[in-house]
Amino acid sequence: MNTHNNDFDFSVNDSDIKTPIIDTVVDDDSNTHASHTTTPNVQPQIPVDTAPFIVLCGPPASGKSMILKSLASYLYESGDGYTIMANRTLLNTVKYQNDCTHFDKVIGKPNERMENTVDYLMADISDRTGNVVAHFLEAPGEDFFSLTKSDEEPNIAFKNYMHHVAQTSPDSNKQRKVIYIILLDLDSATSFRNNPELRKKYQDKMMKLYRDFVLDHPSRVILLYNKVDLPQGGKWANANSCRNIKAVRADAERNYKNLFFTRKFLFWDIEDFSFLPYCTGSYPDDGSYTASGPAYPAALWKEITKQLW
Ligand SMILES: Nc1nc2c(ncn2[C@@H]2O[C@H](COP(=O)(O)OP(=O)(O)OP(=O)(O)O)[C@@H](O)[C@H]2O)c(=O)[nH]1
Ligand SMILES: [Mg+2]
Repeated sequence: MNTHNNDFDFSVNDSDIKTPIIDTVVDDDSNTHASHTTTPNVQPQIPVDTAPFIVLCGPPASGKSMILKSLASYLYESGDGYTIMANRTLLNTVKYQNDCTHFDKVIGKPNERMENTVDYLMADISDRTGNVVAHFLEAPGEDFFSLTKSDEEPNIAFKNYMHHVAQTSPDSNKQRKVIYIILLDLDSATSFRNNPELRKKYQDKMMKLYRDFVLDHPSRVILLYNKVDLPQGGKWANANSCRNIKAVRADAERNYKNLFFTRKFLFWDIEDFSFLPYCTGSYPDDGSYTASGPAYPAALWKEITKQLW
């Protein structure tokens, strides 16, 4: 069955509406898509189908786009039959169509980074026969944790589209399987090691995500300690491998204790998440970029497939 269909949810939620972006140049490849409509859909149109979703959750600049790009390039190169491609139906804004074009071009170029700040990006993972086996979603960091309204966090509600992601169609109670990848980066300029107050709020917001969309849902959480090349000046991990996973995990657990949730099963406490380190590459000061080795995307992909199928 091809799960990639053209029925979409057109319900509008005020909090989802953004100002259309009209000043972006459209290149040739995406022009056909953008010019067919005159009224941009500026709220995400979640496909009405049964394909699982993988959602990257993290604050602004936490590394979501580069993780999606790194995994896509790995799938492109590893040749195990899966392909990944932007799904242009999420939004018909000019910016979105341009970001899709750029994403599709950059997948095959491992040492190129995503050029723009991507707001939304939905990419479909297809198997050998062309069936869409999962949708991958990146959304703006502000949708998960607002730095500009941090006073109001963690009480800002998740946007309406997140509810549509969690169910197979807006008017059905059938829940969709979703893997939420929660980013735990602690040491980049935008992250929270040295700001316990924001760190606690982010943790509480992710607990809210767990309560709203994971508990009592057929969904899973991957705690991803990304930018793992940064802590301890690279002592624990570099762009090719993680040498001290024990120390990495202990560091994450110390700082985001409540996210390492367990549930009781008979006499045991069972971990209700998976934990992985991740690095997308090296980012020297001269602005260049070299992709990380395959160990990180290979492990993430393995975990995703284990959770999904
Ligand atoms: N050291 C290191 N830096 C990283 C890594 N991944 C990303 N970065 C840095 O983090 C920056 C932001 O990454 P993005 O992937 O654009 O982050 P994002 O979460 O998509 O950001 P927004 O979409 O703007 O919210 C990059 O430009 C890099 O400078 C990593 O594995 N290691
Ligand atoms: Mg991004």
